[in-house]
Amino acid sequence: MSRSFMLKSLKALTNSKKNILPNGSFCSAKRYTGNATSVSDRAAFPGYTGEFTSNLEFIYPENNELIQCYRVMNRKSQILDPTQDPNFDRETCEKILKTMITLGKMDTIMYEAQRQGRISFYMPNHGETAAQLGSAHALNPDDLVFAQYREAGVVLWRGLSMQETCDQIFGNANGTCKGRQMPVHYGSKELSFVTISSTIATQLPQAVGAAYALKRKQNGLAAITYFGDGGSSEGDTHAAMNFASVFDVPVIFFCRNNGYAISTSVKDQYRGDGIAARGPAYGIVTIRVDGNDLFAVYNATRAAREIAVKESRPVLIEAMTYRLGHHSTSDDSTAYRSIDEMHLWEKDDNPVKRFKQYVINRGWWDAEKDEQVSAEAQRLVMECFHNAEKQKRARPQSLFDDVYDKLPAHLEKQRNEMVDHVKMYRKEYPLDFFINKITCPSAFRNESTSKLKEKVRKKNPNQSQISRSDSDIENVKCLLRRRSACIDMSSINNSGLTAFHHAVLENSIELVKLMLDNNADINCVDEDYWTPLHTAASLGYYEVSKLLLQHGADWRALTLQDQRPFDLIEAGDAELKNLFLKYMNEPCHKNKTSQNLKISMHVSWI
Ligand SMILES: Cc1ncc(C[n+]2csc(CCOP(=O)(O)OP(=O)(O)O)c2C)c(N)n1
Repeated sequence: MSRSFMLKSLKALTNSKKNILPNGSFCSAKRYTGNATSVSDRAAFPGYTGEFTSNLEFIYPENNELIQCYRVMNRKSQILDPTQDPNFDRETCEKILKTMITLGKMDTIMYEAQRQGRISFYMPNHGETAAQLGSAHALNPDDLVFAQYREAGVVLWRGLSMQETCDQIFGNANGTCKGRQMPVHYGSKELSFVTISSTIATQLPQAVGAAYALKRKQNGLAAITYFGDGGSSEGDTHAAMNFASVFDVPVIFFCRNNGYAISTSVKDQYRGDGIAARGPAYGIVTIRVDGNDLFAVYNATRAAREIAVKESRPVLIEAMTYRLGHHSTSDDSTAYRSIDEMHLWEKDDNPVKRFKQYVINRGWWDAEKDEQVSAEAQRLVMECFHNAEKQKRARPQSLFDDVYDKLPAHLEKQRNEMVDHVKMYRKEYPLDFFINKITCPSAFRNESTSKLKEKVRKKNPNQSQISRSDSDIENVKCLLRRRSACIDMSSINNSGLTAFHHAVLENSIELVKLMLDNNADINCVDEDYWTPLHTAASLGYYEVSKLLLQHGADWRALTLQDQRPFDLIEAGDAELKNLFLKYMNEPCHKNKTSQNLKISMHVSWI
């Protein structure tokens, strides 16, 4: 039975809106009573409407011809059929090649950095950048991408900067995931690139669900999901493909068949004609392409996108390629494949070399340019790498942020336990690497600032002495002069407050002015996300509140308990409430924040 026949039968079946009778005729559900008698030779099962045969014949898949592999450019970088050449202009070719070279530099530098213990983990793209960039270039920038983890080229092509990439890999506070994801698990809402999951193949059903939503919106967009030959063996892949086919959703399944799933070669991964052979069985339009030929990948993905959107149905692309690098920094692939094999692929079918040779043949690239672009790429990656390495990690408590709008009680409890634990075993944790070290004992949390003030002083009797003596403005000024730009008045000290909060606690206009004059962040937060304005409002300090509001303190700031400063004013304090209402009813004030204080240091006088 031919594949096209199988497909036709499937199509006929899925298109029929009526009941199928045993004699091969159709009728509406209402009319069919189950009494039909005449039975013809034509099959008319609900699940099969093809022909009967008297041959007892099994299908031996190995007797089928292998699905062909679409190619535009051969290994010698010659275009086989000029009608298939997408004819990229010089600018596009140069941009692609630069991105390929940058990815190569990034792979090398990150791999070495992991070996030096500077990053925890990395996964190289080596050998698969034609599949990544050819497909990325063919998409609409707003199409949703659900990647696996070896598609850095796709997100770079979409516009993730090298700095953002390095920040993610280091997991610092600037990274898109703020360190709450493994390295290389990129994600960007702006770039329609859904954050990568480590768990293989979860992205496939997610992409199908998203594509279903796109279909309902009818906005002309598609979703694409990338996965490996290993991922194709997951149950999620079956569920995703079947669902996509039955619900006719505009999704592209892009399989990078690179020969290995860590140490499992494709010989041990599946039988049959690869991943492409499965497409027609699901009723999915399918193509196999040479994944090391950027033009073939581009043409196939572009056409697949057209089919997916215009015909509202899924398309499967199997891109044949070879993983030239190790699986990840946790892997040594020489343990399961020969070095000769790797060298052969590196030499004979390296997608970067193939594409570069094409660009050289067009007269758009030469050795000098290659050297210059390589040096620039190396400089860029190193510069961003060093910047990212210097950045602090996010506040440890932020581990609990950004999932729930309001943190549920059980997670709040966990967060408090974590804070207590880290505080108790602080010597075991590299807290200096984190923004606002954990210092506030949880017993102080959820209490009013006035109680907190009492507790701080009771706990540390010297504290008030220190505070009183430092209320001497001249002393403080002198200290600020000595430490000048090195002092960050927004960092939290061992009582869980910042210098600014202490100034407010003193109800001292002069101290608060001193903070403002020294560019302290007026909206800095303490361990409970109280700003100085929250503190002033809760204590009923009218003049300090007024000064802060005049200087643009944010009256909308929320504490961990979602309270605005206004919400903390005592019920009977009408004067203070009126002051706040005056500002709250005005167009919002621009916040003044400290831009020039970069180095995080505790103010020693608190
Ligand atoms: C559900 C699940 N099972 C196992 C793993 C461990 N694992 C991580 S990567 C990987 C190999 C996946 O190979 P493939 O899909 O071919 O992608 P490639 O690494 O070759 O790009 C495995 C088994 C995992 N992350 N998730």
